This record gives sequence, C-alpha cells and structure tokens, in this order.
Amino acid sequence: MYWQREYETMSREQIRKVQLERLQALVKRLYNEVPFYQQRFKEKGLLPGDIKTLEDIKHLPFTTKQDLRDTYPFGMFAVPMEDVVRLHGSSGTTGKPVVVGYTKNDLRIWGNLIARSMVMAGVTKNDVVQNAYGYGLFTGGMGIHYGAETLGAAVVPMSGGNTAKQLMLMQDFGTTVLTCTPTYALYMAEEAHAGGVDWEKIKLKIGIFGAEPWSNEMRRQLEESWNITAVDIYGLSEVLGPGVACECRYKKGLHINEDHFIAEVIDPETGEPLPYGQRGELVFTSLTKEAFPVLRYRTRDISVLYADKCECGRTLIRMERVTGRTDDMLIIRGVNVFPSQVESVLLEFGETEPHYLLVVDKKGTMDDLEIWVEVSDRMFSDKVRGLEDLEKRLRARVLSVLGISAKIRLVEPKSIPRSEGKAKRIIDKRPK
Ligand code: DLL
Repeated sequence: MYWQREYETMSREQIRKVQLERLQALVKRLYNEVPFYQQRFKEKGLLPGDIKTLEDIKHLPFTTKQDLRDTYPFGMFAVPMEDVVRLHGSSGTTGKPVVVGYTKNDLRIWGNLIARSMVMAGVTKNDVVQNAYGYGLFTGGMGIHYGAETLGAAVVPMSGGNTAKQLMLMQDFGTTVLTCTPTYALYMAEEAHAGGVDWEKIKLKIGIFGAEPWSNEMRRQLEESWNITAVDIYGLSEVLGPGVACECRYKKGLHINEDHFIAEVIDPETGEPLPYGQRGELVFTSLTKEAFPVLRYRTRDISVLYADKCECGRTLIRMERVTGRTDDMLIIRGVNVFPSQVESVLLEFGETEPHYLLVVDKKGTMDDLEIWVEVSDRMFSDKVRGLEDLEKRLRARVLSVLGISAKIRLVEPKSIPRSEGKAKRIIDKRPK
C-alpha cells in the first residue's frame, strides 16, 4: 500500500532528476530571498548557476544549529511573514528555541508525508489514532495530528501525559494506532499491565514511535507488551518535524522521503561526504519547503544510508535507525559510548527493566561511568545473592560489548523517573 505511489516508487534516474531540478530552484531562491545564504554563497565564490549536477551539492555550505540561533527568530525565513501560517520550535530545554515556520503549502506537504509514513506502517483511514506526542511548540503533536487527518483516520489528540485517561480512552474508543515516544509507550504499557485495563478492549495493532533513539530490543519489548507491530519514525524540527523518514512494515531501516529531502552522510570531523554504507553524521537539504528551507543541515544524528531494494517495493533509500547523536556520545576514558548501546546490552537480560540512567563523573583524573538500571519486581524480592550475581554478569557483558568497565547499580522497580516525552538518559557530572 502506498500513499503517493508515483513518488514512492520512482526509478533512480527519475528521483535524481526531480532532486536536481528542485535543488537548483532552491539554491536560486535562497540566494535571492535569504541574506544569510547569499552571504555564505559569496564567501565561497558560488553563484546559483554553479549547481549543475546533484554531486555539486558538496560545494554548498552547511547550515548548523548555531546559524539558526544567530538568525533567531525569523532570519532564515524565505517568505514574508504574511505567508507564514504556523510556527514551531525545537525541543531545547533551556534558552531560546530554534524557530521554524511553515506556509499553507508546507503544511499540506507535511500532512502528506506523515500520511505516507503512516500508510507505510500499515495504517488506513479506518484506524483510530491516539496521538500522545506532545502538542505545542514541539512538532510531534501537531505534525502527526494533521498527517493522520490527511490520511482520513480518526485522530484522538491526547498529547503526552495523563496516563490513566490515555488507557481509559484507548479501551473506550478502540484505539488501533498509538503514536508517541517509545519511552512513553513503555510507561503506558507498564501502567496497563499493572492493572485496571481490560485487555479484551485493547485493540491496538500498530505503534509509530520516534523522536528519540530506541533499540531493536526495546522494539521487541514494546511489541510484546502491547501485542502490536512497532515502527520507527524520524524527523527534526529544523528539517520538517516528524516525517522525514519512516520504516515500512519490513523494518529494515527508514525510507527517506527523497522527493522532498536530499540526505547525505558526512564525516563529522572533516565534513567530507561518505558513500552509502558508511556510518557518519546525517545532513539534510529540504527541497520543497517554502517558509524555512534549509541547505545541508547538520543534524548531529549518526546513521548509515542504504540504497539496496526493499521488499515493500519503495525505491526511496533507507537510513539505519538513529542510535545516537554526535553530542550524545559519551567519551569514557577514550571509548565512545552511546546510551542506545548500553540499552541493547541491558535488555538482553530478562531480569532488568528498560529504564536506565548513565551517570558519568570524574574520579581524580579518570572518567567514571555508573549504569543505573531497574530490576524486575521478581528479581528485586529475590535473595541478595541473585542481585550480586546479576550485577556481575551485567558488568562483564558491558565490558565485553562496549569495551569499558562500568559500575552497575541495580535500583528498585519504578525508581527511575518515567518520561511522557523524550527520555533523559545521561547525567554528566564531569566539570566542563
Ligand atoms: O523529535 C520530531 C519528531 C517528532 C520525530 C515525533 C518523530 C516523531 P526535534 O524535537 O527537533 O524533532 O528533535 C529532533 O530527535 O535530531 C534526533 O536526534 C531525535 N530523533 C527524532 N526521531 C528519532 C528517531 C522531533 N526515530 C531530534 N530515532 C533528532 C532516533 C530521533 N532519534
């Protein structure tokens, strides 16, 4: 099933042609409408006419989060404010957000891209979509909302939180699709299993989870505890919001909506583009956005691109699920560690729960990593010997998989704060 078959199944030649035409038009528009970009082009001695092939993209300047901060709030907009009909902001917790804007046409395209993602995941207009992404400046809530409406499904605009009510309506409305962060889906599952839910009334079939990294082990847990199929949806406010890429039901990476975005992977140190199959930092160029187009936006997200055929029939290239960000990566005594790697290790053990925290500190000159992880109820009431043994096994596994020694602190069930949106996994106490 496709939403926009003609775009989702284009041949490589067709897609490259569409991308080049759109890139050339974009560069012209940025040069003429956004002083920031005109200056960057001039610094590089570039004129819009210099972009003759898709490969020429490598000559174009990158855009960084700092650039968006420097032009706060509307300095990067390429249309007059009278054409802007929606503003959103990035999810930074402190300081000023990065502001992004949309025209009516941008919203129409966004709605279609979310509808496309939902159809990829198996959603139809007969579904009831309970949307528990946060509504507000965050793009998750309203982005998914209008996409589900575009598709013709019935949307329940719950936003995040209010878990008891989420579970009540899920039963009463016969919700079939749940959209939220994976950590919130997990929290809801925990509450549902703790009692008060009549499982006969739970009709969930599909979960569309994203906005934060999650592992395949976490997927397995979510699929089992809800008895659903769970797919990964990716995006970021600076580039669109959710809907830049999404998994199809084969779950072998996320299809990138290449008719609207050019994806590159670069070496984060040198900025050099890397070939398909090599891991690096994702960079996106938005091809069709009117209000707030971005050129080669450095996401800091780490992934790999794959161009091989997908069984679903879509020809859109895929990105591997994002397992971390360059700025999420902990360097512990010289070893690079992502929270998602720790998550994979922890979830191999049936005795632990997928709720964990990485606490980093400096002891003398040495980095010190402590992994706090909740143990299951059953385990916690077990003998001390059992806990000591589990701790030992976890420590050995972390050492062999990640190559670092870490202290393991087994904590009581439900003692690590739950998240209704994006989880916070790292507490870094090292002096900056
Ligand atoms: O999180 C947009 C979104 C909403 C995506 C709902 C999916 C679902 P921001 O708040 O700007 O936008 O955060 C973007 O979140 O650069 C990634 O680091 C991370 N992220 C988003 N989706 C995924 C995912 C939204 N599926 C930042 N897997 C991005 C891993 C993700 N990380």
